[in-house]
Amino acid sequence: MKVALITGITGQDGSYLAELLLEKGYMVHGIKRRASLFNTDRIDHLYQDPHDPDLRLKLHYGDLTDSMNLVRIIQECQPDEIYNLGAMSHVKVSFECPEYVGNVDGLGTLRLLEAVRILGLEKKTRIYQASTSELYGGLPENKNERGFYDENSPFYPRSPYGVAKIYGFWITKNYREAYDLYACNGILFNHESPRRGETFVTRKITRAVAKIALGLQEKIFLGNLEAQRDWGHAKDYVRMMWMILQADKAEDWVIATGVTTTVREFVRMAFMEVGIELEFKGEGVEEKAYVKSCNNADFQIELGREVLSVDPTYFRPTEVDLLIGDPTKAKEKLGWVPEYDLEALVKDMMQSDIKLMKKDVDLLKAGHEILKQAE
Ligand code: NDP
Ligand code: GDR
Repeated sequence: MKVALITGITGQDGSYLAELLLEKGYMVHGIKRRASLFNTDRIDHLYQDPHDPDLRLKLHYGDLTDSMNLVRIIQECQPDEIYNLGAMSHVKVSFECPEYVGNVDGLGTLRLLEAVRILGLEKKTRIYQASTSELYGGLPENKNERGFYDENSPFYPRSPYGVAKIYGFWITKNYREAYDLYACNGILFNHESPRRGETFVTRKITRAVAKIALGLQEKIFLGNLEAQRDWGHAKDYVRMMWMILQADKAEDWVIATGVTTTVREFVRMAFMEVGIELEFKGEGVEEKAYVKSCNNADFQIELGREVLSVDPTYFRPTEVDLLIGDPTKAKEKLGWVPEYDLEALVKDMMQSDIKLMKKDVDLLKAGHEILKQAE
């Protein structure tokens, strides 16, 4: 039985990847952080009693800032594959805790690679490093001749998160070259899902749209509506993580859809999914959106009502304006075919959040308090 270790197993990608590897027959180990509240919501459906003789999912307490802990866990599980998905992954938050992000997202990668080396597992263990399109920084002049970012495009990170991840990228490449480790970077563009953290823009939007449609929230406040992102579905992207580690040769790979869309358009699509058409008026911080029409009898919403305002609090000190990736190499060499396009992604997220928020409506009706609004 193949053995995998996932850091960040409690996150969006970690949960989908754990599902995929269990389906493929792996023994899956995951590192979770000790928290004062339960933090395993996304993987609770995979939980197995540790006394189960056929146990195939085991969680270990740990942290990417703790070298000894990483050495001990890796020694115990002797993994064939390590997926380093653990990170403080929020770009805006990284401006508020830059040192911590450097420690976890940058040095954490080194700690993991070095643990594999210390334990003499260079020939056994393959390593996937969760690199990111944030490395490119969105500079227009760095796109390839076809207008995309690819494996050869120069990097120019624009946040403490991006800078920490660039260390992770290069140390992974360096360990591959220096010690002949099978270590790969997946340079993944934004990927979302119903399990996306509530403060990333897509999930913030789909949750808010569901709440607005159900009468639980007045309006949504967002930052830069002009930003453009290449959004795919996390399920498609974790499949690629696995495929990357099955390739004959360790290399770095761009995973993206090749389509870019503004935050404004994502808002429009999410509202359309519940039958609400919007009209955007004004510019910059003055921009607002109003209900133009509603063709869904389930949702009572007045025409002309303001449902979106811009709040500069959500602007970043330095922004990545536009990202669009070129997945040609992954498609041609690894045969990757994504199942979701943007429309299918929005539908999946909206359907899930409508279902979730309907539970809030029931709770309210029964006199209970409802979930906090995500910022
Ligand atoms: P999430 O934020 O959903 O998950 C991050 C995971 O890392 C969580 O399990 C979190 O634990 C864990 N973690 C945070 N800090 C530490 C730490 N100090 N030690 C150990 N684990 C820690 O991110 P995603 O699932 O979306 O992303 C997975 C990886 O891919 C991340 O590295 C991210 O930077 C990268 N990435 C993501 C992209 C995307 O669009 N989603 C695109 C490109 C790269 P806890 O649950 O306790 O907070
Ligand atoms: P990003 O994702 O920074 O691309 O990083 P996020 O969803 O946070 O932002 C995308 C774009 O939307 C703009 N935006 C807002 N963002 C948030 N979070 N909240 C808002 O209210 C808002 N309004 C506008 C942002 O300015 C930005 O331009 C994600 C993370 O998953 C990283 O870990 C990963 O590496 C990259 O994707 C690829």
